[in-house]
Amino acid sequence: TNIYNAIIQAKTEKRKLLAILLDPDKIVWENLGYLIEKINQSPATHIFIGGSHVQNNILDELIIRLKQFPPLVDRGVLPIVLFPGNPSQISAHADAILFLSLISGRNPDYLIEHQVDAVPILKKTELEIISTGYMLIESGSETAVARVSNTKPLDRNNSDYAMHTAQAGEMLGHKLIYLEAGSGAKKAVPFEMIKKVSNNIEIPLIVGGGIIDLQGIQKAYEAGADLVVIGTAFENDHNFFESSPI
Ligand code: 1GP
Repeated sequence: TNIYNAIIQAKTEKRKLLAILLDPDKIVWENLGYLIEKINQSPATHIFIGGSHVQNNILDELIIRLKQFPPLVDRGVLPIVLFPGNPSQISAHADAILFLSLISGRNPDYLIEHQVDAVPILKKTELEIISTGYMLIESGSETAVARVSNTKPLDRNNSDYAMHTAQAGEMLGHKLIYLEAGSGAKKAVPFEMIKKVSNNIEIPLIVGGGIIDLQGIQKAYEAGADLVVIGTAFENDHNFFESSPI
């Protein structure tokens, strides 16, 4: 429960968290050293690993290579958290897994079936399992999450319904709520919605998808996000965090 406890601790101390999302399919292996150096220089507090179509051996390989990076002096070693698209995306080499249930959708496969299938695999690992209510929010165009999960995202203008969904997730016992616009989304999760949800749940709130600049990160924090996830923007520009300090 180390990683989750540290998230709770940060929330209590009002310290904001930042995850860099790495998709093993999009790693340029020759440049891995440079990538790691850039992660070390960034303000990231977590590394999330996931993607829509990742092969297991590549996932293992990436995590093993990342684990070789030297301990970071000021922040300690960044925890590696799996953010899986399906049960095959599990690696025992990571530190924790966001055990997601897609509570915005009405597809039983992503609500419970994949989770059941994942159990025999998870039982063979020592991964910290963090139950997460995952909510896909409409973002201007179809995203891979919507397509792959075959679910309809929540209306971006209906913050009340999003709030009720998040509250139901909390009542069901999820430890985190994740508001997701989808990787590379045209529009990020609306700040109004972040505000509404964060003000009405006790558990930490993760926000990601379509955030492309430092102001976007800052505004998500101000609206109440406890942890922001950045994938595409850092993938496209490894100097993304250097444009100005957060
Ligand atoms: C994490 O999928 C997102 O929630 C990451 O989205 O790639 O748009 O940053 P981006």
